Amino acid sequence: MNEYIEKVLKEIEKKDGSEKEFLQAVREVYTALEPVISSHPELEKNAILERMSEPERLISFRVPWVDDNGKINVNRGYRVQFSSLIGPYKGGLRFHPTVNQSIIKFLGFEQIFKNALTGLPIGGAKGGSDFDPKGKSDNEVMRFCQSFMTELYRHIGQDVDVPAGDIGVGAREVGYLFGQYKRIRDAYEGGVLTGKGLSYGGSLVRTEATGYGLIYFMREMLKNNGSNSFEGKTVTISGSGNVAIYACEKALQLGAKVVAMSDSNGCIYDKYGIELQDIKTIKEVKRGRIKDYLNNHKEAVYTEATAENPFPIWSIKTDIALPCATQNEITLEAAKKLVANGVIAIGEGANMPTALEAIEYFHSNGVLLAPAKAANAGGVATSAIEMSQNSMRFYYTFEEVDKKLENIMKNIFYSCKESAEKYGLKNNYVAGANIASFLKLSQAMIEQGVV
Ligand code: NDP
Ligand code: 2IT
Repeated sequence: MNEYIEKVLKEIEKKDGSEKEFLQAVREVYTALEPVISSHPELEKNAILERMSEPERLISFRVPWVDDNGKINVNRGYRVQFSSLIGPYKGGLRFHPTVNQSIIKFLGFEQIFKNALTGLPIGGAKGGSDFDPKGKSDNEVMRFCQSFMTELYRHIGQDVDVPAGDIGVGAREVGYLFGQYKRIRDAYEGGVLTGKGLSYGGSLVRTEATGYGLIYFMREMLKNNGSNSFEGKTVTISGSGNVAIYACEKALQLGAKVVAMSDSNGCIYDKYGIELQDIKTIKEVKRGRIKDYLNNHKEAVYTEATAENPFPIWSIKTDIALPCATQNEITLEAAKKLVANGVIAIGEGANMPTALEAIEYFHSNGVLLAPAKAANAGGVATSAIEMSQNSMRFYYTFEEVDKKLENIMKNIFYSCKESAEKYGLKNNYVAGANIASFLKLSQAMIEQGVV
């Protein structure tokens, strides 16, 4: 490995060794930069790698809230404002019991590069809490969100830092967060959050954007590799949240047969093809479990997730696998099963869903891999389009936003492809995405001086 990269990775390991997800994300990006770093000595002189992996600011705070039984609960809130190089800090909020500093830093680090790939003026950030919205009443979620925003508001703003959703944060949570921000600020600053409801400043297509964008990217990737897009392909999709549902919707529109989806309890397999409307009712309306699908589909099969096998979905035979749940869900073992079953392409809807060894295994077995920071960038890109509509005090139609999203995803695909090919790494879109975004960011860093 290049000496400079090795030195920086060692330093980060020494400082942040316990943050394993953060280290993994940095390692993936920096090792992919080998050919760039070797041919650009000015990068080391300007300490680009050291600066890129050190957040501009990391905030952690107490979030006290009262549950429906009158008991006082305390959670921890975070916001990592990683990089404002090319625009206001931008990135989602995750509410999930596993959230910790390492998870927030890995997500914030990824977001810098993803946002650069969109071609839009947005910096990188992420935040969230170890609060678990599952099983909480609407009023409990509202009180938590209000308490969270009562601290967060002082750090954000439409030209400063613009949060949005991620796992456990959807339209309901964004609504409560926005209401509290507006109340504290006593002003309508629409662009301070994205993923807002359509009645108070949200953008059409933002709900669908990450899933649709993933499929637009995949379509381009498949077409460029001699395959006829999604028509007639079997697809499995992990998760059944925002990203999974709209990836499924667009894949179905393009003629795919989606046979399996999941949640953290297990996965369903329907050999006749999953009926998406039923999943939407279970998940978006009833906030239920994926197992409930069997109530109306006796032919479907349910496999429980276990501690040893948390993602049984990857044992199912498929042409295309779309991990749309969480980080590290495709282990090397899962990758081996997918390859043995003849998978041709992986599309990362989730952030960092594929372990490093699994990525290598896919590449060495000729499986196409659409990397998260490129393939799921449609969500944040549409957030940026929401911000621009808020600034203009104007709305685009569904078709207008969808067309912009489609173009952005195509541009991202070609920028990954060209960057990979320029450095002799044909079909390695992981390297392509890392190189394309890094070159843009490092140029901005050098031009802005030592800040
Ligand atoms: P949601 O909360 O809407 O859905 C998450 C889904 O993944 C649920 O089905 C959930 O199951 C499952 N899941 C979450 N954590 C785990 C886990 N540890 N083990 C097993 N299953 C799990 O989130 P999103 O759909 O918004 O996010 C999914 C992924 O996509 C995340 O990695 C997120 O970072 C990424 N992403 C999201 C974007 C967005 O715009 N929303 C944009 C780009 C990326 P259960 O309900 O049982 O917990
Ligand atoms: O990971 C992501 O890109 C998101 N959760 C969306 C972020 C955003 O600001 O829309």
